[in-house]
Amino acid sequence: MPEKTFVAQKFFWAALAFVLCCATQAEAHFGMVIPSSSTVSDKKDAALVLDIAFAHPMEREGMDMARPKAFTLTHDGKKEDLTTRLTPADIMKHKAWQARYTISRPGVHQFAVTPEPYFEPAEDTYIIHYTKTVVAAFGEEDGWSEPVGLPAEIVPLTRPFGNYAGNVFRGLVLVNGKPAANTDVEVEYYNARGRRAAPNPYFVTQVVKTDANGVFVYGIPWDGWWGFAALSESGEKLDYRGSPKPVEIGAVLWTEFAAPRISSGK
Ligand SMILES: [Cu+2]
Repeated sequence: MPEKTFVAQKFFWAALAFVLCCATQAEAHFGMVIPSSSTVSDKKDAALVLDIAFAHPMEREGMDMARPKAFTLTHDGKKEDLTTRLTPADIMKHKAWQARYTISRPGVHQFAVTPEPYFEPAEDTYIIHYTKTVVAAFGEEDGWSEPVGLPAEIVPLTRPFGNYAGNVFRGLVLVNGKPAANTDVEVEYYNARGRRAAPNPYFVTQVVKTDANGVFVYGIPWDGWWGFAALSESGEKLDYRGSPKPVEIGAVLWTEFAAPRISSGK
């Protein structure tokens, strides 16, 4: 009899540990905006499709995302509202969004998403990830380090397109326009086709910190789309069913790193 109780207890703790482990494992949320192409040199790539989601990109776990508050394009210092172009989509088996935009002008196109606050019960907090990506077109590349003016934003210090896997990426984190020192930046690979596996949960999300000037550095280990989410706490509270909850603010940037191609040398 006591032995049976012992076994039952052991099973209970194992089950509890499993539940807790999975709960913590699914912590790193990322706002996502992934264009069909990060650079456009040919008219055939100019009709962009942009996938917009809120998810766990390395684990390929989606979450339902409410219709974003705003979706904008900044080009040549001018901001254009593309919010009405958002259409519902299914990404990682969850409610997400998609937008189409055909690039007709050369230069740097910065697409940015402002989501509705998302309440995360597991963390008892709201999450708002201001999320952007940069697409360069038709040979021009000026202005890629211009902020678009989001409340929280990563300003790239490495040109955010035309990069190889293995490059080092640097970014400046701005919160309300000021450098955010000593801030965690979570980094994840968008494991869209499930090609990569983490040896254990510690490897799912990579973490670096900004320095005293709000600058972070990360070396990209393999090719694909990589997301950087600089996290800070907004001083404000938002109401959730009658009680005030803290708000996590994320400045998120998605950028693509390509595998170098082998040429025949001819
Ligand atoms: Cu989640």
